[in-house]
Amino acid sequence: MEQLQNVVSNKLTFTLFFGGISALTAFTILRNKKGKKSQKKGKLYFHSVFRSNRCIWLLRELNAMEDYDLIDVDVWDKTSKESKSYTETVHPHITVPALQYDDLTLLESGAICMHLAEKYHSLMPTDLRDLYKFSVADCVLGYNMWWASEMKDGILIQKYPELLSYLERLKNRPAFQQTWKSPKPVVV
Ligand SMILES: N[C@@H](CCC(=O)N[C@@H](CS)C(=O)NCC(=O)O)C(=O)O
Repeated sequence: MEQLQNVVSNKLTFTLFFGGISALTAFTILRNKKGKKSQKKGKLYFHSVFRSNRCIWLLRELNAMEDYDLIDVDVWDKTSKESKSYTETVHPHITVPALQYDDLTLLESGAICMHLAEKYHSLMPTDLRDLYKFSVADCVLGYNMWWASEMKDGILIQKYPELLSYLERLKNRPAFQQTWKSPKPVVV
């Protein structure tokens, strides 16, 4: 009986030990595969005039421009070959921006910004004190402030000095200036 117990216990130890090793190996392979994937360059589809600037500005703030190929898609020309391929492989509604990895496509500038801040573990407010610091939220909201300031001579925000000074502070950031300088964005 004791012998039988020993055999069972040895088998169990053997199974657990080698089972553990195999699981660990599989986990490491998967992790490396995933790691390799995430090291690959992503693609950010943009067009110079648009909301894409939220994401490009944030990429600059995160020092992550080198991790992405920026692909300009003229979303106004719906009949071009380029637009058709964009509709089929990236964004069924032919709008920009869109962010794409091998295994993931992200639409919506706000969602893309959230993803980037999470990915780089930066500019994501985590407690109340962070709300006073520059964060991903400023790239998302700042774009709207800029847009409001350009529309109809800024009629939407010109009576709000706090908003205007907030916008001025954002405009003074080098990443904002680099993003907006070239090519010059147009308000539509
Ligand atoms: N909610 C989307 C809006 C995307 C969007 O409408 N982008 C506009 C430029 S700001 C566009 O691509 N328009 C082309 C079109 O509507 O044909 C986002 O924030 O990403």
